[in-house]
Amino acid sequence: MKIIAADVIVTSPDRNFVTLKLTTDDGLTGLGDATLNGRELSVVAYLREHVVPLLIGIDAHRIEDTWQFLYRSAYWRRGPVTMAAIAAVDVALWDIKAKAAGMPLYQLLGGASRTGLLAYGHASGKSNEELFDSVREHQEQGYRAIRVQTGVPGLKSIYGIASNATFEANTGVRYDHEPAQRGARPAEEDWDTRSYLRHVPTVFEAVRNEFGPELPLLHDGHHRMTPIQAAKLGKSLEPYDLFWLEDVTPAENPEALRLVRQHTTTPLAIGEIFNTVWDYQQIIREQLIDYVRSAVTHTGGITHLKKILDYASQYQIKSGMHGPTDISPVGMAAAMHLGLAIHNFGIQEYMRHGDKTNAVFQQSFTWTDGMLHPGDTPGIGVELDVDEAGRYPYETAYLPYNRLADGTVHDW
Ligand code: GCO
Ligand code: MG
Repeated sequence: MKIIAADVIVTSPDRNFVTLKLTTDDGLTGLGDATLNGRELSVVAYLREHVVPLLIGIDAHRIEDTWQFLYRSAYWRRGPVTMAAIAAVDVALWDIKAKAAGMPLYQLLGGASRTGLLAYGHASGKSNEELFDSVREHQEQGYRAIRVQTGVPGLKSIYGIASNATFEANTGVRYDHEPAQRGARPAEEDWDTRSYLRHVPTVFEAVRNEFGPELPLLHDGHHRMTPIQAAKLGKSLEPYDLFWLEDVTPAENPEALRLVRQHTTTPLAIGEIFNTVWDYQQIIREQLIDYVRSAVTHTGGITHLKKILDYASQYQIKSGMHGPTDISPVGMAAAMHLGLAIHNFGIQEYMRHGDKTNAVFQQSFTWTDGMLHPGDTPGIGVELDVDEAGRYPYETAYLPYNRLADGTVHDW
């Protein structure tokens, strides 16, 4: 079964997505997600200029060999662009293999280990009132686990909060639904860690008082703290029993988590901007985290993320795969198949895609009582309507960035 065509499709229905479509001489097709938020065209070029020419003629069944070939023959290894490109090829090959077998992909990964995947959504509000409404809205949509992000007094706009004026004016979409903003330059937001650290525990106390002790609550620190600040936050949130506290410190120095770990029993999650098992090696071995946040899309695909999760399982560390709107329906489907099959599944992030996106990508997954299931269509269960995709050409869009009150650039 040889690859005879490899097309890179860029479309921007509600946001930009990059998809690789492989076609075999048997007439089977497979899809892979290669979307790298705000840097999409770099992966398009990597694929079109350097990977597509190498794929034509290869045996589509040789997934592991193709992965090793693309990874090792490049010499320049790792990094988000390379690993997103390899991920797209890998998932498209798994899609083809599962279609050839006439089975949903999770069957080839060992079969279902559970009936469905617990998923969490993003609630947010500038005030506690707005936040409570957003939590209720998510509960009405079926969510049984909820991420809570709050405004901070004195700060105009920060990561994860709905009602960002510029964004809503441009798109009419809530900010917590989509952080990237269309436009020629990234939007500037503001930040003050001391105000944040003072305010956040009061919000979790209010949320617990309003919604009770049962509801699993999550929070994302989005890489903005120093280790000692993160330790303080983890400690101050202990009474509110978080499911996890995510990305408390910047990803470049994972061993910073050692200090955080020494000070708090709040569970820690990290890894949405990691690319390989080597980014995780030390923090898994030293048991500094509880959840692996990588997406299939940014970590070299099913083949590589499964290796990371199998390694993590030896230390009782579970999956918490990244699933914001910038993971396309193809990347989400891949995550669902992997999550259904592995033993150490933890939770799946699930932000809904918009209607235009769902018209471009036909999907077989189901959402029932707060649980996701990838469906039983052979392959990953996603097809791309090329004509529909063609209606939405690429639009320049960037993630925002932060400046402190004195103008210093800060982690966003
Ligand atoms: C999350 C993430 C996202 C990222 C976004 C960047 O936990 O879902 O932090 O909100 O900011 O995916 O592209
Ligand atoms: Mg995050």
